[in-house]
Amino acid sequence: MNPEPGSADTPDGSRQEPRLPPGQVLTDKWPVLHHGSMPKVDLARWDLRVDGLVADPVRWTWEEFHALPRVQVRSDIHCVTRWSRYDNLWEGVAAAEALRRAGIKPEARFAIVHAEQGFTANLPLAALLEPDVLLADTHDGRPLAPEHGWPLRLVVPRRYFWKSAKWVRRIELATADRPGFWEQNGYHNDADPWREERFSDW
Ligand SMILES: Nc1nc2c(c(=O)[nH]1)N[C@H]1C(S)=C(S)[C@@H](COP(=O)(O)O)O[C@H]1N2
Ligand SMILES: [Mo]
Repeated sequence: MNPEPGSADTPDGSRQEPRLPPGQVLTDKWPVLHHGSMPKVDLARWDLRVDGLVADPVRWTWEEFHALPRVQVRSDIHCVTRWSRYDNLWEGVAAAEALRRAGIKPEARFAIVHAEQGFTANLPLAALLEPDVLLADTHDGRPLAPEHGWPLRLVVPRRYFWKSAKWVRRIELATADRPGFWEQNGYHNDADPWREERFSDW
């Protein structure tokens, strides 16, 4: 534990001061949090789809997905349950790269990210296109652990971690926003940790 606020270089080169968002506590551990049971995933049957408001809906097998250009991003995790974990090294495919290959239609404004067992998370399309948003399969140089989303999870560093869907299988683009699982269960639709958008006010 090192509770000293440091500084982070954001991907656009600007500096975020302080580095720890309000109401968060720094930890070195990586807690496991999700609703329901952990899915059993068979890689031979696994696929990732991008559909909805795209020109060419795509479906990648695990092998095909691994042939896409890969990037590494170092980013901080901020969980709404108040823990933050700095300097996570993620590797995978930029969400923007995956979406670009499907051809984003101009009328697309929102994304619904679908995971195993019906879990969903919603984001503005623009948030998903940020260069630090990854479809990640490795963390700190190792394959993702099953409980952290293996084989593939979304990582959205600028939102609370519940938007970072584990065991992701499909990204659907739409004109209208559609609240996801946690967003329907009391969490804030926008989830910006710097504004402490933790819970919705209804
Ligand atoms: N598929 C799925 N992904 C999910 C969740 C879930 O319930 N199902 N919970 C979210 C929540 S609330 C958090 S805090 C993070 C936790 O990720 P971790 O277990 O890797 O720390 O996963 C997010 N992704
Ligand atoms: Mo969470």
